[in-house]
Amino acid sequence: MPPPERGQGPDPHPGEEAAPPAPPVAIRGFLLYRDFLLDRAKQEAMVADLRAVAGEAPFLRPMTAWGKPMSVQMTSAGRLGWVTDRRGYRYEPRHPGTGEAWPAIPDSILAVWRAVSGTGRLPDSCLVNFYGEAARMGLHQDKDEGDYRFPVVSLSLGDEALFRMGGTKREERTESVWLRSGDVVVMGGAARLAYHGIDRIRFGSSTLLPQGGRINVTLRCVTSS
Ligand code: MD3
Ligand code: FE
Repeated sequence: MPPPERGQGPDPHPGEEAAPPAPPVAIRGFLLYRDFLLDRAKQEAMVADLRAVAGEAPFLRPMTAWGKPMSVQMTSAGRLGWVTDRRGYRYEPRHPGTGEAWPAIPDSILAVWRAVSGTGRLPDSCLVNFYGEAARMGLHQDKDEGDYRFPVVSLSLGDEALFRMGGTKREERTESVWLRSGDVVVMGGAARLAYHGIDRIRFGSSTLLPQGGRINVTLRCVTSS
């Protein structure tokens, strides 16, 4: 019998002992679980689940507050999805293009939340971000949710991304780390309101998405009950 693999994440194969995920690395108050999803087939299954989400709720390029579309494309699953228009950023129960309720959060994604969030509560919202070659996300705080007691859990799939993390004030020193496919980040406590962003991706660094690019999934509790 080979030794159990580390970092294979939640949902072990039947009869197999769940290998405990490798302990996380703490960076500026957030927890980085490197290679939490080591299994390529699981990553592919998640991508398929997220493609199904995007089939029902097509990706959008949200407008920034200053009237330029974001370079990142977004859609959502769950009870509430993050949307933006001239009225600003907020969570809504329907896709602004189709008028339909957001699709359910895939079980493959919820399993990650159950494994690392440290709460019995389930997330209200699953934001799916797609980064093409030139996409980036400026330094920002996530402050559109009603409850900051619960962590935000993020999962990276596809190309590597340079993630920058600061403090709760924009002026504070930042630290950067390359996130790779299968990495999971948990932002709780003080880190929940820290400034963060994606400076760039290494387009083509992963073969998970045949056309290249990166998917980031964030799970959040939006309402306070
Ligand atoms: C730190 N997404 O969707 S995920 C976002 O890779 C967002 O697409 C980035 O920032 C991405 O809002 C970063 C990591 C992340 C997510 C939420 C956070 C870091 C966070 C909330 C608070 C602090
Ligand atoms: Fe964010």
